[in-house]
Amino acid sequence: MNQIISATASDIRDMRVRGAGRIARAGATALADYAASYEGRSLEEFRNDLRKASEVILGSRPTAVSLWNGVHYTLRGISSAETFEAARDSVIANGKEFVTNSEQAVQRIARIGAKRIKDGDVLMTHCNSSVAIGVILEAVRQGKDIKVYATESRPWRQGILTVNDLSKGGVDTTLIIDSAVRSVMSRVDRVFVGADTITSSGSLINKIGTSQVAMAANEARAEVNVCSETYKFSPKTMFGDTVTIEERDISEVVRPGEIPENVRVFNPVFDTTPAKYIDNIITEVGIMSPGAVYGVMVKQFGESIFDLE
Ligand code: RI2
Repeated sequence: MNQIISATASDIRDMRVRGAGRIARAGATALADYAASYEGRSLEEFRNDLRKASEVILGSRPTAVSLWNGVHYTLRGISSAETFEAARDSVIANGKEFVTNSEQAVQRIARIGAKRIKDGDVLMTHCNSSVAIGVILEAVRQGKDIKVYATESRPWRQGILTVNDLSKGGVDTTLIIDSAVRSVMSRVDRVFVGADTITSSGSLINKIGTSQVAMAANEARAEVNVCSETYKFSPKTMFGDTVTIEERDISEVVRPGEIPENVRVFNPVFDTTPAKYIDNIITEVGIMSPGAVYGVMVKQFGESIFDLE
């Protein structure tokens, strides 16, 4: 397989490139770069090689639909292209356009989401969502005085990345272990988390532990805000498809020899937060309730979405 494609798939699989938005942009960029460097001239051969390349990229991480949507956005139109040059130029242009649209969406969500944050608010965030962090940093940039509790987010401990991001942005930040979420939640006004996938019924698939954060917030009457670009909406769930929850190696949880051979380790890295625990989904096309996702999904993806059935 081509070096650009295999290196990108390896970076995503091994989480050297992580975060649902980043992996989508990496997948789109890899396909655009592959097309730009493609040495063949046959349209049919190009289509076949692109299909194989996209399968390698998509196989790197199964849960974040952003990767699937980014790849399909980049490859749209190649089936109708009449020449190799037209197909190649379409992939290059679409890949670049997806990345630009994605970056602009993250900036719009920051502006829209920051309006949900009031001066004096105490916030909580989970894992390391560049979109949720963007909202928080925008509120601070607007001069709002806020405090943030960030969870450690075991086993990968992405919370360490988050407290570094927030601290660099001048945010009053406290790191807590995941088990402290419910104890701390009584001090919290609003929760801001990211998304790997949002289903057509408005459920959230995000880093493991998100559902516990949302349940504790619901009990404490803290507002739950999901910060997500619409390319994290999963059109396939409209027709009954379920989202694969990635399980990763036990070495992320225990050290070699730490537990008996006959003890299993279950290491799912995402969980599902039911729509009933979510107050707002903050997107680049506005703030909505989970119940609005189906309609927005159809509008954003267009009539071709029904071809997925
Ligand atoms: P942004 C991450 O997954 C986290 O679950 C995060 O909430 C989500 O992707 C969205 O990230 P992982 O890649 O796109 O750390 O908001 O497994 O950056």
